Amino acid sequence: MKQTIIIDPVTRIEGHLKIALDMDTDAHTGKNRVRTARASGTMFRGMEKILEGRDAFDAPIITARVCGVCPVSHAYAASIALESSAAFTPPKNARLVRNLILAANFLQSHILHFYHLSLLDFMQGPSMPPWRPASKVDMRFNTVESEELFKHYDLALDMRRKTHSMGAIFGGHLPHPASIIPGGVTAVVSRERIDQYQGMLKEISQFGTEIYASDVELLAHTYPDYLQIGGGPENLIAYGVFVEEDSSSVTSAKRLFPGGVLFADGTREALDSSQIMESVACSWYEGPTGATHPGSSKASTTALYPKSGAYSWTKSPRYKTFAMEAGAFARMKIAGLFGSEKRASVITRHQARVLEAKELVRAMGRWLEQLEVGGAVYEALKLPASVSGFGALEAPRGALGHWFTLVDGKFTSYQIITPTCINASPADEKGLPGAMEAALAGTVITDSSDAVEALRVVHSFDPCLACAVH
Ligand code: NFE
Repeated sequence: MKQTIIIDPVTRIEGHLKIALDMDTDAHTGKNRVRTARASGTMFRGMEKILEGRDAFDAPIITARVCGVCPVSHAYAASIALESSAAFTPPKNARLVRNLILAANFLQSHILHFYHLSLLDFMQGPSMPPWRPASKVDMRFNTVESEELFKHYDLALDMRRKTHSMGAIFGGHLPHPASIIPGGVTAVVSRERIDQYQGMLKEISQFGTEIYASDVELLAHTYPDYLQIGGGPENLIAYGVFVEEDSSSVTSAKRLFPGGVLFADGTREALDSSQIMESVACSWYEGPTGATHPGSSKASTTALYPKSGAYSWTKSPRYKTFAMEAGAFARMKIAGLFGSEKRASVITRHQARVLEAKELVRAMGRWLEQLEVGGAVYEALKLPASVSGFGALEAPRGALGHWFTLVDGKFTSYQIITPTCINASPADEKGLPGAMEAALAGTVITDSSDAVEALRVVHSFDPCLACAVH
């Protein structure tokens, strides 16, 4: 028997996502299994259109508004895109301050992802809204564990507030940091600010290494089958992040988590940005039938709705012709911090974020020590009037790139590819599904009116559809 399950909207994410699951029922076991999945971004935003005709220096301020969860990455990507087109190296303090603002944002996002967006797929919260109605399927934590986890859910709200405050010490304010601009940062480095940041870092680091880490391990212990569920294409991509040396090229500088590509068959490659492509075959946009490089003159964001065969406002990024997974799991594998025994799954995506949080708090302490009190944080950036370029780094959810063309100081083209666009993309012109769609295939659904097993897979990617449709 065949049936389709529609989850629309998927909640506990950022933005607007619809998931359609075509199901097969096994004649012998009677189990309902996902045959194919379709992920639809159901909102159009057009931030790239807003950039057209704008002054180059507007880009970080405007693109930070793509999202309230990863605004630091957007302001940063826009800044390095412009800086690298002028072969500009920001002052050392600017590099370190940017690392510190971004790292605080990563911690904020990882805590949010586990406690507030994912955990309620595995446990029931208190018997009142907004925690009810709740899923009743396959809830395995006992009462004591649930109560303890919920205490941590509550504490995590406070920890997130602190990570925002930490980022705001150098970012000016958050979510949308004011201080990351082309040329450096506007935050003065003082002893008082370093001490303030350090004090908060100590508290967050304790929460991360003791509570967050052990809660994720409790999840892994209680739901070990989810180490085998939600794998996906296993082709991993990272652009690299957290610059460790002063350089005009962020994509070739030494970084805490390097960029690269790791395919399902174990082949590793250096990242070749010319191989990053986008298809709009199943997206409500005008465009060529084949995939287009975001820096090409053919790349555009022109809405076309309705459109035959299209089902999403998200485009379909591919590397060469492959569907890729981006995110902390990809970063940890590409950095060699996760060995070959770690395969992509619901649980390993959470474990990767814990590992990354631990690595980050160590690095944050080091960056604080490297800051020079009162040292330069900014130099005026002189841009060529007409130039093209791109900036690529990692957002919490994975690889993020901004591509632009500037003519007489104004953008004639601005293209953004976000990690959720990579992960939650619809099929491409060859019918190849996106990573999340592929990860959902094969998932067993116990109750078609309460498809929590599918939500566990979806939430493990931490999709942000606001970013994906930008
Ligand atoms: Ni809107 Fe974003 C995505 C992340 S891209 S949350 O996808 O992380 O900067």
